[in-house]
Amino acid sequence: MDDIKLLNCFEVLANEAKDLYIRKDVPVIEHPISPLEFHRKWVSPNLPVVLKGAVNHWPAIKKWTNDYLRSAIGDKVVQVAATPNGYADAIADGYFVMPEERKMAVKDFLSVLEEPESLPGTILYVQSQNGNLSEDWVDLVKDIESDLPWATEAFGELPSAGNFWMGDERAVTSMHRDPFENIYCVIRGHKDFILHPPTDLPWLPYATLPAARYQIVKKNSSSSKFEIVPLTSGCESKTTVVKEQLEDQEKNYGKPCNGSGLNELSVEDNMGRLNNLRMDEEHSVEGGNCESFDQVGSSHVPWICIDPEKPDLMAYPLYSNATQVKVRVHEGDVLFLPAHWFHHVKQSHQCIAVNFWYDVRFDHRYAYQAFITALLQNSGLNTGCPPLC
Ligand SMILES: O=C(O)CCC(=O)C(=O)O
Repeated sequence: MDDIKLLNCFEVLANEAKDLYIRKDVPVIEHPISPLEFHRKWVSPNLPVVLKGAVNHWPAIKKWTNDYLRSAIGDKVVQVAATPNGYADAIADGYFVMPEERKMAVKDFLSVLEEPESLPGTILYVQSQNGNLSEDWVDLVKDIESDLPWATEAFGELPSAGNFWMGDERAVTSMHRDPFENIYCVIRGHKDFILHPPTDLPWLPYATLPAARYQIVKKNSSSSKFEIVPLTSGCESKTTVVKEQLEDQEKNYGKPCNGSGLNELSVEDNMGRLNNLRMDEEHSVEGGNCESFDQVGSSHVPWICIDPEKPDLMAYPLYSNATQVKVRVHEGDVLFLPAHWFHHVKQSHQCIAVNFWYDVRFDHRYAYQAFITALLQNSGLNTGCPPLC
């Protein structure tokens, strides 16, 4: 079948989805939800929903002021992503660039958030997505719950990971998707999500770019400057860490999926996996004998290359077929972000959130999505899109 005919088929898919069940907004449920209602109306049809006030009862909602965080865990050293522009894990200058991972005391992190001009040229965001709620931020878990009981009952198991998010209003999580059912709880401030349903995959362009990392080259009281360091030109310590992290990844998430015949790093749609590739700051990029990165997989990462806030429709006209679903999630509210929905995220300054990832069911929906992905890869339509994880 030629690409034009295939394109018509994908239009049918997207239009049927829009006509039948995709809304332009995310419904807000005001009452406590039962596991059965949650599963029947939202999980099973793979639809997002906001559950108003669903974590209002958490002590954290009132307790987690900066003063409290300082007194409870001020000296604790945590991992913080640092970038010059707020974009961690995003495309810049022809690379897929990961943030500099900085270890800093919570009290120092809070001081920078309160006075961003004290660290000019650097934007900080706690966004490790590696289950940091049970590591760096574990002392705060007593102020929340370690899962949402109605969600755990609906999914039939405990979450596989919990993450803590806090940062600067300039920090942006670029468009991606995850193979997890996501229960996203806002504790302070608000979060703005731009979503796309999985059926929009044909309209979301991917570019496959060399992986790199921001690295600070000059740090003084008046300015900091970052450079982009390609991972392929890395060093032994880097490669060793990546190997270790790939092993961890396998332990945590199972074997990384391989693109059929594609020699790409198997981190494509999966920020959780991707973040297992991040290097800790103590693993400096200086020195060491270089070992080829390709021994653990190519250093190229496929990533969505359109900015949903300023889409370049001249370059990517097919994006006009896509359906943006925007939602602001307020303090005390929970967003259910179903598996494989694309999302782009921003927040109010010093917003705090916690999310729980529940494992996805590999059912007929997964099989259809894998089929659509394979069709796109094998046609000339969206060849860069990675295999489904
Ligand atoms: O809050 C964010 O910045 C990103 C959230 C996200 O990507 C996720 O929960 O999967």
